[in-house]
Amino acid sequence: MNQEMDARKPDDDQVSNSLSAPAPDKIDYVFKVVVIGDSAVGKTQILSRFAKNEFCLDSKSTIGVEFQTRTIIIAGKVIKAQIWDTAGQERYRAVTSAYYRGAHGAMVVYDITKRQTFDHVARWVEELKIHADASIVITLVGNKADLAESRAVPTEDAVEFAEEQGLFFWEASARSGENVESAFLRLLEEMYKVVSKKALGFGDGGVVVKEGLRIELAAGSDLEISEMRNVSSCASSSC
Ligand SMILES: Nc1nc2c(ncn2[C@@H]2O[C@H](COP(=O)(O)OP(=O)(O)OP(=O)(O)O)[C@@H](O)[C@H]2O)c(=O)[nH]1
Ligand SMILES: [Mg+2]
Repeated sequence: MNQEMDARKPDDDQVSNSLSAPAPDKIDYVFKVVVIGDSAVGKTQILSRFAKNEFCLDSKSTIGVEFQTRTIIIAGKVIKAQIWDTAGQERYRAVTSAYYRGAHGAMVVYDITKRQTFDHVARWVEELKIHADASIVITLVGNKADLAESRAVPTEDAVEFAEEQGLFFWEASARSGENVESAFLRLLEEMYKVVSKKALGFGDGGVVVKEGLRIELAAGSDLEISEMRNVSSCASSSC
């Protein structure tokens, strides 16, 4: 089910994408996206579906911070999406503000079969407001849409919340792949619009980008992160 709040769809002529990255010197922008939400909602698997078109049923809890990348083209620009993933479990969360630093997009994920994960979404959005850039683009994703028979969160509740908070919203499934691509591409497209506006001087002055310049929106080596890994999202050898 597609419940995108903003009726505009990505323009097919404007957005294309590839799972194989072009040469690094061709990259125009690096966009950092953070994925947050309670433990076991499927953050790592959503990311894995988007970055590698893979899914693992036997996924283990993330420890520390990991990221995966995928390069896409929006409006003729080569954009490397660097998507960060951390543990939903409090005891494994090794980061606070460092995780959010430099992020211009966020995906807040809940599990449509677990009401509590949706009830906690407000807290995750609050955390973004405290730690992230004010212009961050946020997408709410109700994952595990393939388990609709066990649904515990009515779509309307999420639509209402997303409208109140000004978030994009999708129900998706990392398992089937439904809406994962659309949710990420729409988010990245919107991030590109924000960055383009800033480049033209309409923004809040946070990031200035000139046409043709390569910029690093992602935080650099000064991160206070205890563990940063770019590894397989599946700890099991059977996947
Ligand atoms: N049926 C179904 N299961 C899913 C889906 N996405 C993830 N899962 C399963 O849900 C469990 C948790 O997925 P993860 O991606 O590890 O969850 P997480 O949010 O990254 O959890 P933490 O790393 O602990 O924060 C795994 O068993 C996944 O296989 C989905 O779309 N449908
Ligand atoms: Mg995880």
